[in-house]
Amino acid sequence: MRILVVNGPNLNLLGSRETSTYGTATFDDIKALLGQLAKQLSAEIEVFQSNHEGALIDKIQSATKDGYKGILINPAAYGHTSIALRDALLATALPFVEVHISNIYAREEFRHKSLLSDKAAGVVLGFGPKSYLLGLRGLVEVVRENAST
Ligand code: CA2
Repeated sequence: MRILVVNGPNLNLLGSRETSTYGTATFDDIKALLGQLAKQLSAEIEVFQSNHEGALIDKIQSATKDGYKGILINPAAYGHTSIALRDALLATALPFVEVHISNIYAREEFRHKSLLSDKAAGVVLGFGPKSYLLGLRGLVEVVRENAST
């Protein structure tokens, strides 16, 4: 089973700044943890990050043709603003799980709104980098359930 992990803007900076909000794990650390878990779950992942809205959308648009069965996404700030990202996810019709490292509801009000959550198969937030791992477990279950029904 192939899962695409999509990461939005500034997540490449993880571990270098704002460590009180996002922790000290780097983006590469999270990638390594996800790779280990994927192996345990017998899933194959590709981890993609871009600071550009269009690049994220292009990647999501190709997901079905590239053989992915689900999308794990930390949209970063685009989750609060991008109708285009929402539309791209809906157009794939693949199940997606939204993750956030921080608890967006405990932060500034402009972060309380997600344009993706109501269409997500699940949302995991506030567990630090573990949000990704919990999200991957949930998504793999959803894809397996869908395949068996
Ligand atoms: O908590 C999350 O995972 C977020 O998606 C992270 C985004 C933020 O805009 C969302 O509201 C919540 C920020 C991405 C990371 O930004 C960094 C900026 C500086 C240093 C490290 C990371």
